[in-house]
Amino acid sequence: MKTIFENTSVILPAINETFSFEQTVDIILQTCSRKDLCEFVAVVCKRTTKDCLAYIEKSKEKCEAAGIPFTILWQKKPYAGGACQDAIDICKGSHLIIMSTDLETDPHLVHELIREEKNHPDDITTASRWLKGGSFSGYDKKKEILNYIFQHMFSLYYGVKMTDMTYGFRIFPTQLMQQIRWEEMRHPFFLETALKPVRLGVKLYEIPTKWAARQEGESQNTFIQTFAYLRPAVKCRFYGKKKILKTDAGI
Ligand SMILES: Nc1nc2c(ncn2[C@@H]2O[C@H](COP(=O)(O)OP(=O)(O)O)[C@@H](O)[C@H]2O)c(=O)[nH]1
Ligand SMILES: [Mg+2]
Repeated sequence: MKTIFENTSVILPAINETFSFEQTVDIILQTCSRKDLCEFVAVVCKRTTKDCLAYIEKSKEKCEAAGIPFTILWQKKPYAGGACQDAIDICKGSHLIIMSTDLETDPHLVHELIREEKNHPDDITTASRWLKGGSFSGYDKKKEILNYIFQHMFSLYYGVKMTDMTYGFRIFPTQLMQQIRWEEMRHPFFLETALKPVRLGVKLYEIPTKWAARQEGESQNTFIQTFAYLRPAVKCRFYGKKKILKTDAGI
């Protein structure tokens, strides 16, 4: 499959973000070239707060004034993984970016992800908090230690040199994402977006990022839930193409 970079969709799942959502979109508009942006897809559900929805509407107006389509998608599948999966199905860009809207995925990095992806549009570019130049600030200490252990276990087990397989801040070829059969509805979905492409032989190029904890709202992912990352990690290791791709996928 030969992919050409034309432009990217940006997926924005939201539950309780207000100014963080607005800043995410503003910074992307300020730092990215207009022609590189295909559209924004904000994904919401019953749990998305009224305030959050109001900020989303405000960003939608700004984007449309700038000539960039902005869709508000009410998710059908549950949780953060389900939200992204529903969005992937409707993305129109040649590529798509998965990020969060709580500023824990630095929107200043979006134009760098795009720049790097243009060098290898068939593959994936991903942000890493563990790569030289990356860092954590305000991350729960227990989670950080567990994260460190998981990163080493997962990269060793999959035989890749990646430093951050669990962070879902990435740019992907859209066609690839639409052809994969996704299984994880909750946060382990973000790990799954590395595991299945790795098994398909797709490369993931990392660029460093400085992670900083959200200033508003709360995470939907508890410490105990982080152990759920083990299940897809163990399960997908020996998956072949047939098991990973949808039956009608043409690659
Ligand atoms: N639409 C939608 N967004 C979600 C859901 N769960 C989490 N999010 C959003 O996904 C992003 C990442 O989730 P977060 O709870 O911050 O997880 P963490 O950063 O891994 O602790 C945030 O912007 C959340 O608002 C969900 O069920 N539906
Ligand atoms: Mg978060």
